Amino acid sequence: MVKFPDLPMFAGVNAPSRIEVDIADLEVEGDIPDGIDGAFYRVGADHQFPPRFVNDVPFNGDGMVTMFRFQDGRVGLKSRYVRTDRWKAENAAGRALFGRYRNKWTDDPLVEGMNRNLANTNVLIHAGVLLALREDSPPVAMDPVSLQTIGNWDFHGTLPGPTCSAHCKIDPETGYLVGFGFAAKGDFSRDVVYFEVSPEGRVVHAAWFELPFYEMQHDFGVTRDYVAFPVVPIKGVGDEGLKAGHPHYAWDPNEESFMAVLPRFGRGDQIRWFRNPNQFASHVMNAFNEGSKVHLDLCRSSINLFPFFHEIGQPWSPKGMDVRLTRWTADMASNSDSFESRTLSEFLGEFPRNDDRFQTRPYRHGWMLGFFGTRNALGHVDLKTGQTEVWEAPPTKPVQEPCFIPRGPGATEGDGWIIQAATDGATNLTELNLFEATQIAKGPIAAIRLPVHLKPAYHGSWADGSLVKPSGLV
Ligand code: V55
Ligand code: FE
Repeated sequence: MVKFPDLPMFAGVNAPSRIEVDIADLEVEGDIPDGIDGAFYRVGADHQFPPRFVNDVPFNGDGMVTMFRFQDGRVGLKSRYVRTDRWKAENAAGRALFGRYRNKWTDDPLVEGMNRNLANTNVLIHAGVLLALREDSPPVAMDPVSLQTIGNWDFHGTLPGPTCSAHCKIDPETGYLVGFGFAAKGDFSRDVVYFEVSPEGRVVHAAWFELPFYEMQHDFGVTRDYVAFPVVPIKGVGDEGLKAGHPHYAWDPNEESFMAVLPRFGRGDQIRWFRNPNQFASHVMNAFNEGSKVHLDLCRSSINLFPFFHEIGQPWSPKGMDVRLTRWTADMASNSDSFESRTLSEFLGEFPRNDDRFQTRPYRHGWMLGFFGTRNALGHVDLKTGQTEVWEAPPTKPVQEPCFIPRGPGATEGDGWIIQAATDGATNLTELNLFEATQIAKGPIAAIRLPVHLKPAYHGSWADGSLVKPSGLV
């Protein structure tokens, strides 16, 4: 008999959903503009079985992918678990076999040596397949239409290491997928490999470098000419720490923070390290360069934002939390060993996104989530006017990462819609709100109402209808 632990991470809006859904035509309040043709894919952690250990971090659930297919003014829904090796082994056993988050020492001996991939952090289409990504593992490929799992994906044998970041970017001008893997010579190794995947889906360039210390290398920025990594001390506890029962990471408040920059298609030894005092950064909105000046726009905070990866021996506290969209700038032509930092908006927020067609290039518009303290909001940052427009969501309906949909192939930057999932805390049913992207303050123009509860997701992406076609591999 299945019983989930009585914990907030498994209750209310965070309750497991564990269901795979097919609904051809969802109920909509308001109108879905006829011109929208494509799919909004998202993925989150939805435990197939109750965890083996109750003291765990929320990231340790099986990847559940949802697809909202927009066409002819209608919206269809499909959701599927990613059939990872881990999911299949546990499904056959009828119980959890893998232990705590990134701690192989807590696994059932039955699965010793098996890959621990959850494929639960981000999904995007590249070279005809939907990639379900998680940073400690290779991608898992799925069919973009049926959501059938194709299998572990190593870019036709060319993935240069054992891992692939969940925050790979697509260069919209060249169609290259730009990625990296950390812990690239094994758990807790300081090695990172940055790589470029051609539009045909093969790694055609790789460059290796070493971090000053092992840490959670979660996201990065890609510009036309450079890749830039925020390196902050969410440090690893090592195998001794794991065996002592610590979570995989622990914040070190006494370490510096870095911005590392490498020329695209460059060599590892061309990397430059720019530093600043201890601070936290996680998700990147966008990056671009003006000549040798590299701008990395990210959500930066004076304190660590992961409550469960707190400093060893110190409880986490939200005191001093000031997470704001911030521009880190480093000049590759200068001799300076520090980067500049400038706040771009006063809005306290995370989960930053932009109009993906302007990834890697100068841009104007960004959207993010405000969910700190009692806030539950969507923010639109206009980097030209310096203004941030806000839609305050009902406090009882926690909202998730926004995603931009262009109005059409030739639309100017920001001309389109924002799609954003939320859960109604009164019913636990999921809904999807659609906004005019640059007029979010007036509220949603349409609300898509689901008759089911879907577990909140982490990240997702929009795919134009022309990309939503069978992979031919299933
Ligand atoms: C994050 C999510 C993860 C993870 C590390 O910042 C970082 C989010 C869903 O898993 O393993
Ligand atoms: Fe992330």
